[in-house]
Amino acid sequence: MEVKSQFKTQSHSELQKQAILDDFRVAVMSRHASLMGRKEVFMGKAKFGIFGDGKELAQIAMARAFKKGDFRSGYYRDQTFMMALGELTVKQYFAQLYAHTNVEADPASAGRLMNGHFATRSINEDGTWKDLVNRYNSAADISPTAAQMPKLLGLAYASKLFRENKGLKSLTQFSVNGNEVAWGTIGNASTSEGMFFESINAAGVLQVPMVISIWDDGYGISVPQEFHTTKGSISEVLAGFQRTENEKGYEILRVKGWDYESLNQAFTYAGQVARTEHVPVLIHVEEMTQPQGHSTSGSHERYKSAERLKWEKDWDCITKFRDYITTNGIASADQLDGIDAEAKAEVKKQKEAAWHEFSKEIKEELDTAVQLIKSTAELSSRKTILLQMADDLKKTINPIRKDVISTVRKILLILRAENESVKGELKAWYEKQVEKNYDRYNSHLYVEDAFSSLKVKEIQPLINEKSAQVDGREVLQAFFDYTLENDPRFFAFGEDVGKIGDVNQAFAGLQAKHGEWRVTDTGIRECTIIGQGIGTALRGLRPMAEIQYLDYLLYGLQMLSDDLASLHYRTKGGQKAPLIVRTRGHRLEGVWHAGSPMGMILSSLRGMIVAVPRDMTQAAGMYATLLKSDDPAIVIECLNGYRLKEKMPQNIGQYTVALGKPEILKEGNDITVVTYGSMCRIVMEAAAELAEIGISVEVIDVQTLLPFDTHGVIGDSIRKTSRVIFADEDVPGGATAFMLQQVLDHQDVFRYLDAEPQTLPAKAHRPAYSSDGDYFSKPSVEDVVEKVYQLMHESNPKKFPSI
Ligand SMILES: Cc1ncc(C[n+]2csc(CCOP(=O)(O)OP(=O)(O)O)c2C)c(N)n1
Ligand SMILES: [Mg+2]
Repeated sequence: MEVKSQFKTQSHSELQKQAILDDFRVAVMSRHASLMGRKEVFMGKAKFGIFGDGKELAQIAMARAFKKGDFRSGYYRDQTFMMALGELTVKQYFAQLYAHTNVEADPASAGRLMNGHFATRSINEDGTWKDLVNRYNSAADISPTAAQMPKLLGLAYASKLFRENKGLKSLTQFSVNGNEVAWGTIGNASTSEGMFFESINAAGVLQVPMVISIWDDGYGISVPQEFHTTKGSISEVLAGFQRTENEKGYEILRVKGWDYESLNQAFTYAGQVARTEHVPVLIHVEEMTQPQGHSTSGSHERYKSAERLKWEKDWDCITKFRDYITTNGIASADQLDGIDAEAKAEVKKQKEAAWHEFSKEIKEELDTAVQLIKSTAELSSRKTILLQMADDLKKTINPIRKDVISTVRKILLILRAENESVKGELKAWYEKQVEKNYDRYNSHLYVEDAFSSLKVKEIQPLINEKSAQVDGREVLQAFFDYTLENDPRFFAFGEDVGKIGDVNQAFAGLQAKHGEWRVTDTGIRECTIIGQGIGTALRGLRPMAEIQYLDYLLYGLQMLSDDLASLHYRTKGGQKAPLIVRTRGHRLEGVWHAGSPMGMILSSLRGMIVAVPRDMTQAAGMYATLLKSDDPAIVIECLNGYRLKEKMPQNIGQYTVALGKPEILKEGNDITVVTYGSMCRIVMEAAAELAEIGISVEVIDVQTLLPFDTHGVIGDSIRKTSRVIFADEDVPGGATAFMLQQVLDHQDVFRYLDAEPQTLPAKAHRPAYSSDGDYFSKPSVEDVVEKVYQLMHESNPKKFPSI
């Protein structure tokens, strides 16, 4: 539907006029911030800039329709929206441009993200949730184009759950009957991404209150529309999604980015439809411009024609807004000039205040360092060079922290032979800075407050002779049943999770018992399954997103890596999404069923817990731990463990497994073999064979790869046995290399080793199919036996002659 102004000649009340002039003020304020922002970059005061100029008017309309409790998931053009809501001051805007590391200065990211990455803070200092229904909320932006879409789906889906799942009614801090709308924004070119289409389809299927606005400026950096979109129009392409009288779907609106009244109508209507009916709405905002081009990295004169540039000038939304205001007699051109001049002066003032606060902190550090270097110089035999370095440091133009710290470190190296009475003070100051800089640049990768998963008290499973022998999957089933009963926030979803209770039946019967909103089937769409999990977790729920097989995690990996794993870090603890990703792997057979790309996970998911339970008793205990805390996690169950017999713990649902604490499965004296998951059984079998030939193997199950052995269990074992092998079924250089590095770097074992530390991974290729393929691709019992034997042979060839 094309939304066009219908009230051009309408007269406005005083109140309306005031509101329109307020909008004008916000628009020009935002514009001046963009214009000055670019200059700051060119003056060398900031590294890079990307701005929201040319997109102001639509965002003001969106802000009008946005209510408390609503969520935004958007991208780097949305400064005007955030300003219009009152969630971003001009000073904060510039603080982020400069990368000011104070949370108060840049509440979105504490200087950790480049400018234009918006976020509100959902979490209090002590880790508790704020009252999200009484606030305007913005999920924390990320840079990859269209990656805001999957979590947008989840943010909207949460409203669906809050409305439909009666068990959630008491969670008044997070929702009022699911009335909250999730508002998304995306650039025209970014709609070419797969995750845009996947998210759009899923939102249509789920009928969630999601309003997605496409800011269409005809370009994606230098590439014009014709290279991006079939028929050149995303709303035309998506026309088939339009709902009809008989079929559910979308409401699709088209509106011009310079048409003030139509924008207001479109956004108001969209908000109403989404909020009341839970129908997704797509607003295609066309004819937007980029007055300053894409970003500070280039100039658009290089790729836009003179006609296009002229068109962009003529159709600039603020120019058009001025025309609208004057032709409707709302204000005179002079009045508007006055507002504009005031806004410009205000932006300049705020910008200068932001720069002053940002640079003052660093200048103070620099001055202290210079003083300390000078006083150290007086006591030192290297006086001349130190004074010279102090002088050079003092002269730095626009100094950054690196200038200060790298000078001090160089000086401490120069002073290596001098005693503490000379360098003690400088060193002590430097060490204080190390702590402060850790907090500024490195903290909050994981939850650090009372909700840390490492702080959950360990409770042992109660198992005795009377405990029933059941299939592994039944242990999980009992756990999920208990948790569904006891935690209304918990729900599980994924492909085949609902009706049949997952492909291995750990949820069998639980949908029938607890309802479709608790145990739910989804389409085949790993990327948005993850997004659905992230978005719902951001709104206070406890989702368990299932990825059917570990190898298919790749489809969702980007969201996990770029968004979830970095969320707590990039907001410096301002947001968290305690999503649990459940999947199954290990000892699968086949090229796309390897079940073991752990190195891939370890490298890309720092910020998440990576748990690798060897059986379902351990898995249930890990889930219990995770649900009592707020770190996001991936748990990889053993595919071949669902039908193996385990004893049903009597306290299922209540016992917990300590994360980061390996378990010694078998004690031994000659050699330590460290492994996890399904390889535990293979190594145990090998250890039994080796015992028969006089080799005593200590077998350790690491249980979690992230965190990794925070108790030093492996180091203690190596100090006893003096030999170690790290075994798993990942590729060479994958998780075995990771485990070796962790132990060498953190557990002081090198001097206790009598033999080279070894790894025993799978082959470099993915596993060939079937049991023989598995045998010849992944470590077998014989491989473990021979590898251990070889090490023993090297240390005592007489006792252990070569095979
Ligand atoms: C996955 C990914 N690929 C490439 C980029 C680099 N990039 C940043 S913005 C952009 C163009 C986006 O254009 P559009 O979606 O139209 O938004 P606009 O900047 O025009 O508002 C590109 C290619 C990126 N950030 N992420
Ligand atoms: Mg664009």
